[in-house]
This record gives sequence, structure tokens and C-alpha cells, in this order.
Amino acid sequence: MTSKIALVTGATSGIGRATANQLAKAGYNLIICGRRADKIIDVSDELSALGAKVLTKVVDIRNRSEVESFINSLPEEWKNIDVLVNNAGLAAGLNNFAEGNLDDWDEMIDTNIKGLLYVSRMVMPLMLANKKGHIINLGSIAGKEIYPNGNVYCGTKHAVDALTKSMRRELAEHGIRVTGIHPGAVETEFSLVRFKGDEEKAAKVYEGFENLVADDIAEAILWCISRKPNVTINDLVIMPTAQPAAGLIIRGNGNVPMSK
Ligand code: NDP
Ligand code: 8X3
Repeated sequence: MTSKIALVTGATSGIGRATANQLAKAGYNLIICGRRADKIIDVSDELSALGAKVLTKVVDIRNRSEVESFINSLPEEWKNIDVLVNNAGLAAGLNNFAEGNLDDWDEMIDTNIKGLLYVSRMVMPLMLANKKGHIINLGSIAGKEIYPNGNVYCGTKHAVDALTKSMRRELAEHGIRVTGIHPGAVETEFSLVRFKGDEEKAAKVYEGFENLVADDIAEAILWCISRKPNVTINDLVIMPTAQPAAGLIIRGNGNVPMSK
């Protein structure tokens, strides 16, 4: 295959889907995964229409053996992965510690930390063998700061930040680049997932200010991976202008510039 190959986890919606689209437009072929089979087909159709070759797989990244067989069973020509976007992740709930839901905690830790590690563990040897590659990890402003009741989600994203730095330290000598992307509030399915399908609660998160959209992050990812090979963007913290810090959103203030 002459085009470069990118693997995007959690490409069925939001930032992952937008990133897969941006990469297809830039000429990449795509390996995409997520748990929702119907959505994967929709995204695959979108990417094919943009001229990309697409390989799809329904995978729950929390499941170690699913991740192992996903990567092991890639056809040889698809194992030449140039870019891994470790995007799949979620927040579940927004409670104080004492009232925290342990299933939510497990889900966040299993997905955001362990799932990211399982995928990375399987893809890194392929990149090492090819002596090239770029790993993009989706952290969050919640991995740089904390906010009220963000507790375990913030903990998982702080872990992603630490793992990103460790990966970079270890892989630089092999010419493999590692970048952490840390967005503030991006309107995706994120809040709908966090509030377990409560649309009203999810919509309130984005009221009265101009949030980021998935393409803002996808464009930044494309910019990071298209720098000259001697340039690594270590870390990007990308915030809505109206969100100067984690958990602090300036709503309904005419002084904050809007794009339209
Ligand atoms: P979405 O909910 O829109 O997308 C999340 C994606 O992750 C979906 O494609 C989902 O697919 C996938 N996913 C979740 N769990 C699993 C799993 N166990 N196995 C495989 N895929 C999974 O949210 P975003 O696009 O906003 O989130 C993408 C990343 O960006 C996350 O890591 C999030 O923490 C991070 N982020 C988001 C911010 C925001 O404000 N939106 C801000 C900062 C960081 P499916 O359900 O089909 O499995
Ligand atoms: C999510 C970032 O600020 O919306 O990772 O909680 S924020």
C-alpha cells in the first residue's frame, strides 16, 4: 500500500470520527474501531467516499484478547501503521468520591488507561519493526488540572499524560514520535455518555458559550502529524476561549469572542 496508514480508536463518533475524516482527506488509509457496528459502517462509507481504503473492526478496547486478535489478525499490508490515534475514551458520571459509582470508575479506568495501554502494546512492536510511527494520545484538560467531581475521570487523564511522556521518552531513540492532545470542552457525544443518555443535562454543558467542535481537535491532530520528521509536538492544550481553566466556563458574556 503506498498511502500512509492510520489507526483511530473510537472512530464511531466525535473527535475520532472527525480525525478519521481529516486523515482520509489528507490521503491516509484508515483502520477504525469502536463498539457500535452500525456506526462503524457509516463512518467507513464516509471515509471510502473520500477515497480512503478502510479496514473496520468492532472492538471493545477494554477486552485484552479482542485487542490482541484485532491487531494480530490485520492483513500484513495493514500492519505498516504510521499513525496511532489513541482516542477511545469516556467520562462516566460526575459525583463526589463518597457517592461515586464503582462501575463508572472501573469503566473509565478500564477504557481510558488500560484500553489505551492494550492498543499501544500491540501497535508499538509494529512501529518499532518499521522504525517509524507517531502515537497521538487523547488526554484532556482534565489530565492537566482537576475540577469539582471530575475526580476519577481526571485521574485517568492524568495517567494518560504520564503514559504519553513515558512513551515519548522510550520511543524517541527509535524515531517514533508521541504527542498528547488535551482539549477542553468539545461538543460530541461525550456529555451524553457521561450523563448516561440524559440529553437535557448533556445540552446544558454547552449552553451560553462557544464550545470547541470535533474538527477543531482533528485539525490540530493533522497538523501535529504533518510536521517535519525532526519536529515533535509534545503537547497541545486546546481550550474554548470561554473556558480559561478546567471546570470554569464563562457563559453569556459578550466580551468573549465568538466565531460567528
Ligand atoms: P464521544 O463519546 O463522541 O466518542 C468516544 C469514542 O470512543 C466513540 O467512538 C466510542 O465508540 C469510543 N469508545 C468508548 N469506549 C470504547 C471502548 N471500550 N472500546 C472501543 N471504543 C470505545 O466522545 P469524544 O469524541 O469527545 O471523546 C474522544 C476522546 O476525547 C476521549 O478519550 C475523551 O476523553 C477525550 N476528550 C473529550 C473532550 C470533550 O469535551 N468532548 C475533551 C477532552 C478530551 P463506541 O461507543 O462505538 O464504542
Ligand atoms: C473533558 C474536558 O473540560 O469538558 O475531557 O471536562 S471537560
